[in-house]
Amino acid sequence: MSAAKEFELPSMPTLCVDEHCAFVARASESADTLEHALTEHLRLSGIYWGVCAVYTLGRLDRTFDRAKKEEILSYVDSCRNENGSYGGGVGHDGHVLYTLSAVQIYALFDELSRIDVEAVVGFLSSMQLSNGSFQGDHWGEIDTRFTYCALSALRLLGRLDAVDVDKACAYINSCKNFDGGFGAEPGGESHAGQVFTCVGALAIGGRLDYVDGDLLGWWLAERQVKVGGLNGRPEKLPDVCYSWWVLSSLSVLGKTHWIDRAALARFILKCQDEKSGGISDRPDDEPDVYHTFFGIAGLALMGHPAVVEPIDPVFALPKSVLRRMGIELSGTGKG
Ligand code: GRG
Ligand code: ZN
Repeated sequence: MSAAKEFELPSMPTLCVDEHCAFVARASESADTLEHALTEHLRLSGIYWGVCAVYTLGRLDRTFDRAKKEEILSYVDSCRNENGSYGGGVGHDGHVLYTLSAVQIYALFDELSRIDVEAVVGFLSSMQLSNGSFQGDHWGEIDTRFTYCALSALRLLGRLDAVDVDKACAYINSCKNFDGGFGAEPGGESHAGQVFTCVGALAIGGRLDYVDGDLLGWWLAERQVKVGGLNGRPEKLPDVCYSWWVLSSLSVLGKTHWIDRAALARFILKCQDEKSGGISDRPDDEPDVYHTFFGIAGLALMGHPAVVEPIDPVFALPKSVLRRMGIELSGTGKG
């Protein structure tokens, strides 16, 4: 049975679209909560998750009126530092991750003209080291996540020419393991989150030939556990966010049919708070915007009919946004 048909089965729980949009809207208002204070450092990524979630549900305009959109965009503007980087919150050091989040938010709202492209490109290219890797900020931590962030943001801005893409991809290849997966650095354990970033970086760099599709596809498919959810590495608990990290990688490889998609969809839908909205990491846990987005994004990759805007597995942005930006879509389209 096709994945889309599975969603029509009476045994498949309904995706609570209204409730999830209300959950995201509430999260964007609740500046006085403890959770808000504790997540200050990753505010820009939080905005990207929330905005992208409602966009994929076709509810961007209904969830955020013009005034709210402007409030969000001015907040993003105010996270910009002098060197062109964006921090996770106002006054925070710039980082490649939050710089990507800023570009993604501007792209979602079709407000890319607010970006000083040369300044952003200058910052991102200054983060590449002589071995091709990227550090995240001026403090010097190196991680394959940061290569992905830099390449993705540069590609979205049409400025991949500003860095050494071949060296960046060769560095990613040096982080490949015997199991076909990738780690955060050479010799680092394979982890599904890092696999997403490495496969994504190689896709953007045009070097998917570095990936052993069958070996990695097997390792990724092995991430599915009995309850239907996916984990990030062997012997770990399933978690809704891996629905994205694993499935997006399988999608690029054209192998999403290597897992039981209906079982995964059921697991994600069981993690919904059907009353107050939001999706959690595991059934009965507290929902948050991060798992809400990655749950919905996972369902998008499986063609859930209520997720009306298909999402690109490499850029983690709606395909319609990429099309508007004139960006060629990723993946083989087979899976
Ligand atoms: C644009 C979608 C997008 C991402 C930007 C930051 C980034 C690039 C990607 C992060 C990839 C990553 C490493 C995700 C994993 C996050 C996660 C759930 C980590 C938890 O690791 P552990 O070891 O948990 O605490 P496990 O599940 O292994 O027990
Ligand atoms: Zn998670």
